This record gives sequence, C-alpha cells and structure tokens, in this order.
Amino acid sequence: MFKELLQFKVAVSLCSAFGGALALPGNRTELERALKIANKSVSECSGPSGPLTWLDMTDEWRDGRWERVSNGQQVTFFNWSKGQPNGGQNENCAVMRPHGGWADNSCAKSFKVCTLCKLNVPVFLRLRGICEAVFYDDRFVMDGDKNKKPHFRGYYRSELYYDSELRTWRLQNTGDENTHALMVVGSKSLSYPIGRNFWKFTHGFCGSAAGEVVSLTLTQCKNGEEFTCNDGACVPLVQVCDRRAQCRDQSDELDCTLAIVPHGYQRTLPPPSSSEASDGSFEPTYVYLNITIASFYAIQSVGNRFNVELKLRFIWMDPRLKFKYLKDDRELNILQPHEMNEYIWVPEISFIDSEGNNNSVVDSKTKITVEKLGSPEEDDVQRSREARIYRGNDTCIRVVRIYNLWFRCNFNFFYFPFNTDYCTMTFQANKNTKNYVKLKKYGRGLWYEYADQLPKYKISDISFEENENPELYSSVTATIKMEHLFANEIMTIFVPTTLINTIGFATFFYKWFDFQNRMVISLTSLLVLSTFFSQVSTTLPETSYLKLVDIWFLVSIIYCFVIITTHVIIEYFHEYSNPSEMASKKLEEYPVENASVLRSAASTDVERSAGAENAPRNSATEAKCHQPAVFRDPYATPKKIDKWAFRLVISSYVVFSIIFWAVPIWQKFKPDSIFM
Ligand SMILES: *[C@@H]1O[C@H](CO)[C@@H](O)[C@H](O)[C@H]1NC(C)=O
Ligand SMILES: *[C@@H]1O[C@H](CO)[C@@H](O)[C@H](O)[C@H]1NC(C)=O
Ligand SMILES: *[C@@H]1O[C@H](CO)[C@@H](O)[C@H](O)[C@H]1NC(C)=O
Ligand SMILES: *[C@@H]1O[C@H](CO)[C@@H](O)[C@H](O)[C@H]1NC(C)=O
Ligand SMILES: *[C@@H]1O[C@H](CO)[C@@H](O)[C@H](O)[C@H]1NC(C)=O
Ligand SMILES: CC(=O)N[C@H]1CO[C@H](CO)[C@@H](O)[C@@H]1O
Repeated sequence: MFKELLQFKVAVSLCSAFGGALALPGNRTELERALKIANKSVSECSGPSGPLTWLDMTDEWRDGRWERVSNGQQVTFFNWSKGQPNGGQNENCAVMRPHGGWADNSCAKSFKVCTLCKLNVPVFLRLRGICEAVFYDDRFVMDGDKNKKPHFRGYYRSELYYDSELRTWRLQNTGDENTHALMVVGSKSLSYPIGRNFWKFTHGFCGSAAGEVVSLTLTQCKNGEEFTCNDGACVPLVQVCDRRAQCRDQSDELDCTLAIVPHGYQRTLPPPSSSEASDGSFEPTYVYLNITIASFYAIQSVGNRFNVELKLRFIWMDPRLKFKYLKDDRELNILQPHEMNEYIWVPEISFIDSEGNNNSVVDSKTKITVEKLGSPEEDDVQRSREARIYRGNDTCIRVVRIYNLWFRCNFNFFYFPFNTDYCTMTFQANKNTKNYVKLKKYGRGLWYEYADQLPKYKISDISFEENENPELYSSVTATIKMEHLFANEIMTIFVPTTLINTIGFATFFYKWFDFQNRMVISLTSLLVLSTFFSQVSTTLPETSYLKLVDIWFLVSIIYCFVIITTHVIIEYFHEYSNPSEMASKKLEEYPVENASVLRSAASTDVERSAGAENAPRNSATEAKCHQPAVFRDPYATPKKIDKWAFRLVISSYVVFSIIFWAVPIWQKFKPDSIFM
C-alpha cells in the first residue's frame, strides 16, 4: 500500500515499476485480504466514505464493460456499492472505499487516491549506475515502511528510505551517517526512487565531484534482457532506440546516440592498428572502398572531361570506440549528425583528377551506419541506462554518400572517330600516409551496370585496382574504357565523302575530250569536299596532331585535285586543228611502222587531198602507199594519259581505303598499342 494520493496513471506506473499491477480482488477472499491491508491507511488516504484505493480496471473503451488495465482481461467479479457505477462516460476508473464497496470514479488528473499494488514479494531491486560498490549496494529488497513510505534495504552496507525532514529519498551508507545521497526531486509526478533519477552525493562519486548529480536507476527489470524506462517500467532491450516509443514516458527513444566515445578520443587521429609488431612497426588501418557507379551523365571528349555519379561507401573499424543499441539491420544503426561531425574519426578521401579537386565530405547527405559483427559485452550495472555494448573491433563503420563529379581525362583523338579511351578516377586517402591508412577494395570494389545510353560513347569495361606505387598516400584507381561510337560519323562523314569522290572518279567515264563537263563536275566535287571539311572541322576536337578523319578529308581532296590535274594534262595534249591538216601532219611527222591501225579512218582523206592537189608527189605517195598503209592516232597521248591516269587513281584510291580502314580495325583489336 502506497499511502500517498496519486493520479490513476501514476498509480498504474508505480505498481508496474515494482514489477506488479494495481490490485483488483477477483473473489471475496481476495477482497477481504485487500481490505485488510488497505484499511490500515484509511486515516492517511480517505475519509470514512471517500475513495481508499484505485482498482485495476477501466471502462474507457466501452462504457459498462470493465477491463483490467494491466492485461486487458474482462472483469467478472464486482463489489459495487449501492447505486454504483453511476458516472457513465465521465467516470471510467474505479476505486474501493473503506468497508469494501466499489465505486466508479473519474480518471482525471485532479483525482488522487491511494494505491494498493499486487506485487510478487519479496521485491528485489537493482540499483544501476553505482560505479563504486564501496559505499553502497547495487541490490536492494523492499522491506516494510519507514516514515510511512516503503523502505529498501541494501544487501550489505546501505539503505534507501524517505527522509521526512528533507522531504526526499535518501541513499544512506549504514556505516557512516555523512556518506549519503539525496534524490533530486524534479518535476516528475512520481516522487518514488523507482526508475531513473538524479542523485546528489555528499562526496565525490563516479568521477563526479561532491554535489554533482549522478543518474541512478532503481529497477526490477530483468538484467541484460530488459530496459528500464525512466518511470521504472520494463521494455525488452531490443526495442530500445528502435524508432518506436514503448515506454509510456518515451524514454526508450531518448539519448539514442550510438557511439560511446572514450575520454581522450581524438577524432583527428586515425584508429590504431589492431596488431603492433614487437619492433614497433604496425599495420595501417584499412579502409575498404565499395563504389557503385550510378551513371555516367556525360562524356565531353571535346572538353576532356566526363561527369559521373558515384555512390561511394567506405568501411572501416575503429577499436577505440564502442557502440550501443545496435540492431541486426545495419540500416537502423545510423549515427546522428552531431556524432559523425564532432565525435568520430571519418577517413577523408580525395578524388584525384576531379575538377575542383574535391574531397569526400561529411554533411547532411552523408549517412554513417554501424554494423555489429560480434556479440555484445557483458551487461555492466555501472551504467545507469541498460544497453548492449559492442566493441569497436567487432563493428564496421560505413559511410555512404552520393557524389556527382566531373573528372578530367585526356582523350586521344588520333583515331577519331574510332578512338577508344581510357579514363581514370583515382581515390586517394587524404591526410594520412599509407603507413597509417590504406585503401583497399571491398570485394570487387566497384559496381556498374553498363546500362547508360550515352550518345557518343560506350563504356565497355572498368577495372579497379589498388595502386602499389611508391607514393606517400594510398590510393585506388578505376580505369574506364570508353569506346567512341562511330556509326554517326560513318553516316555523316565517310559515306558522303566516298560518294563525292566517286562522282569525281566518274568524270573519267566522260569522253576524254569533253574537257568542260569533266572540269565542271570534278571542280564541284572539290568545292563540296572542302566546304564539307571546314564545316566538319569546327565540330571536331581541336588537336595539334592530325586525326584519322583529317587524313581522310585531306586525301579525298587531294584525289579530287589529282583528277582535275589529270583532266588539265589531257587537255594540254589535246591538239585542236582541222582534221585534214592534222592527218597530213601526222603522216609527215611520224614514221610509219604499223599502218594497219586506223587506216580505214584516215586513208580516204589522205588520198583525196594528195590526189587532187599534189599530183607531182603522187609517185612518191604511191611508193609509200605500196608499203602497208600506215596511220598514227593523233590523240594517242591524251587517250593514253586518260586511260592510265584512271587506272592509277582508282587503284591507289582502293589501296588507300584499305590501308585507311585497316588502321582503326587493327586499333580496335589491339587497343593498347596507341602510338600517338
Ligand atoms: C480467489 O482467487 C485466488 C486467486 O485467484 C484463489 O487462489 C482462491 O482460491 C480464490 N478463492 C475462492 C474462494 O474462490
Ligand atoms: C475498515 O475500516 C472502516 C473504518 O475505518 C471500518 O468501518 C471497517 O469495518 C473496516 N473493514 C474491515 C474489513 O476491516
Ligand atoms: C557493395 O556494393 C554492392 C553493390 O551496390 C552491394 O551489393 C554490396 O552490398 C556493397 N557491400 C557493402 C559492404 O556495402
Ligand atoms: C567540388 O568542389 C567544387 C569547388 O571547390 C564545389 O563547387 C563542388 O560543390 C564540389 N562538389 C562536391 C560533390 O563536393
Ligand atoms: C576485440 O578486443 C577485445 C579486447 O580489447 C578482444 O578480447 C577481442 O577478442 C577482440 N575482438 C576481435 C574480433 O578481435
Ligand atoms: C455493496 C457491497 O456489496 N459491499 C460489500 C463488499 O464486500 C465487503 C466485504 O466482503 C462487504 O462487507 C460489503 O458489504
């Protein structure tokens, strides 16, 4: 019996804090027994007909249907006084009066009644937070009353009772009157020492000076399995800090920082290595990288850079730290912002070759989770708040943040548009040399779906390697193979230029003396080609060296030029005169060797002119004519030039094309042999 007027809710939590519930007699025998205990306190608790104690039942949910508050069971035994219950919906709680009659009563805060609890006696209690068991006990048993309030007796050297002069609870060392602590009665409605309370010691205690307040927990919760709410109720330990309040006072979700940072922890120092050799050398702290490339947003070969979104995770252990309230699901163990920013060491990784030379940062977009690997330490009653504590060498700390970065890359355009480029992203430990912090791949280390649809490039391979270089800082490099997609260039550059060149070659099929048309067409081809070249050049990356595509254009233009030159040469050897003049000239000038050729074409003309105008020379002519008739083609030279130039130009063009296309194809198969 707690001889103190309390609100209904407070009474309920008081009884549950002692491991029991409000009393509710279930039959007449029990009623007699309860009344016998309660009746002793009639003078403190009520007048002759006022309410004496609260009963463990309510009809709050449905009027007239009474249920137990502690377990929800329906109540079957009643001992209502005459005319009761009469409060309807306004009176949802019940009290027992002196003489044993029951009445319904309002649960409102202003109604205060004494409390009779049904407890499992003897009530054993544990006092948590006693870090030096020299003066006080950590175990107590409820042992009668003192100053009209319960008295708790320690096992060996202390007692806990209500000090009626100081009007507070007192933890007293039995050997020395001056060694004691007083409970700081705050604004809490429950002024019992049960649950978590602050105590002021008359002497230095647990590292605090005399007069400082220390949190102590008086609890009957199961050690190592249950958590004591601030009001003394018990909830399973796994439900603490699970983002759902189970305690009535929500205290299980208070103070949910995960990291326990020891005194002297310096967040600028990397974690010490787990093993130190006898000669003083030590292993570095390993930081494992696990990177997911979410997407390549852009590859700007002209700007020599590419844009990538990375999900960067790094994982490490810090044996200096301890962690509490860790859940099986890692994603629930998130460090709070002030913990990651102010308490713990977080490795810093710089992105070499990124634009702006960015570092990894810890900000609002960063998530740090903790994963437990081993089992917790044994429960420590010296801690006021129960918790499962995990050692730092048994837990992984994991930082996750998404970065959107531009990396620089030197694209090689010699093979453009058939180029395959290798760009790198280097992740380097910052601020700590490789003797202290070493970066490692976590498994494969780098993950990418190869699913990006980039307009010009295809990511065909990514390798991820730890660098074994003699550099001072440890680093890991991802090498990305980017293949330029050339279908577009084939369609817009190579096919049209080949067609125009073909048109240029086609002028050889015109009559050889058709100089004018040949010139018009081939000059037009040349003009189109050069315009095309200058237009395409503006869209291509600027380089100091020649690119394959430049060579292609250059050669195409040269071919057009050669064709035009050939036509001019042919024209040069094309002699214009009237045909008979030509014929006689030819006959005089050229000794006849084989006249069977072309005789039919020219002989009639020759004979006619010879016979009509040059009779005296007839005999000579005839003499000549007796030899086999001979005629030499006056156009043989231009025709020959035309024929051979055509063959030469076409065959060399074919040879050039074969060599030209062999280069990129060869480069595709042996992409590492870049000789530019
Ligand atoms: C009354 O209830 C208690 C506990 O529920 C039981 O032990 C006792 O036998 C009951 N007495 C009668 C008379 O039913
Ligand atoms: C309880 O106390 C009241 C008044 O103090 C008395 O009238 C009544 O008989 C007592 N009942 C029992 C069962 O002791
Ligand atoms: C590493 O990344 C992969 C891909 O995202 C993921 O499946 C894996 O769980 C990650 N490992 C760790 C320890 O984060
Ligand atoms: C990288 O650095 C630049 C300039 O220093 C800054 O503007 C940018 O926000 C940084 N990017 C990231 C992802 O931190
Ligand atoms: C962690 O350290 C403790 C002592 O500091 C040691 O007993 C335990 O075996 C270590 N655990 C692991 C996984 O190394
Ligand atoms: C109203 C009523 O029935 N009261 C009874 C409750 O129980 C006590 C003790 O058994 C009786 O004395 C009352 O008469």
